[in-house]
Amino acid sequence: MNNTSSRAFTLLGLLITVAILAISSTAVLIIINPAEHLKTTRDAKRVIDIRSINESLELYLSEYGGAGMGSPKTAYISLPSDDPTCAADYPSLPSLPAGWQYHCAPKATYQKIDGTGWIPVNFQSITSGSPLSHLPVDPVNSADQNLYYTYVADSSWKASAVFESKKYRVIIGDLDGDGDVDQDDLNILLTYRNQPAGTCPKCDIDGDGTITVLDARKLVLLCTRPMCATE
Ligand SMILES: [Ca+2]
Ligand SMILES: [Ca+2]
Ligand SMILES: [Ca+2]
Repeated sequence: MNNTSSRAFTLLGLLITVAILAISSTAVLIIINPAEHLKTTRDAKRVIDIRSINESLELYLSEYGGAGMGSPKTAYISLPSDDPTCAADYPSLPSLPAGWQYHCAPKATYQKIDGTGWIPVNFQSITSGSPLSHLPVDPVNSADQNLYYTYVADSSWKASAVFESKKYRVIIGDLDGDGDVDQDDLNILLTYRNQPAGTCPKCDIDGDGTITVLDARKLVLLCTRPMCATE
């Protein structure tokens, strides 16, 4: 073996070693916390699903202007049930505000895009064609774990998901990021009072672009302990 080829061989060996190390360190990370890794993977799917649902809703809305988007004061959920009120299959869903009700689509049609699915919008009637071939559902889709998608068509329409990984879970109102909402978070918000949302994006809880006393009031309602007590 001459010098050049032995150097090339050494370099190749080094590259292979680096590659193996890179692969095994990723593998180690996954092995260390496989549950959290799976949660993050599922959350990534949720983000993609909810984005594609909302984009499809936008397309439908631009053509039909709010007609056929569903009934007000109804939480349409991605759990299938032949009981439209969901109660027969899921008796322990979290209680809704007064006057609101859940709606479930039948097991046979809950992923259909023709208006019989869990979102009661007929995406097939979009002139340019439906961007969705079927309605996505939560990767877990379980009432017991509180993991399912929700669609609400009240004053505005909105599909949402519940996240389960540390990476995606952000508690609204937790401005100091310590996992709760309390007086400390309120004090932070008040220092930004009457300033544009850009100065503290998480402080603009109602999303109207300005941090006001209304955001403070909303934060108080989100407090994790009575009287916004700190711990
Ligand atoms: Ca906090
Ligand atoms: Ca705290
Ligand atoms: Ca605001």
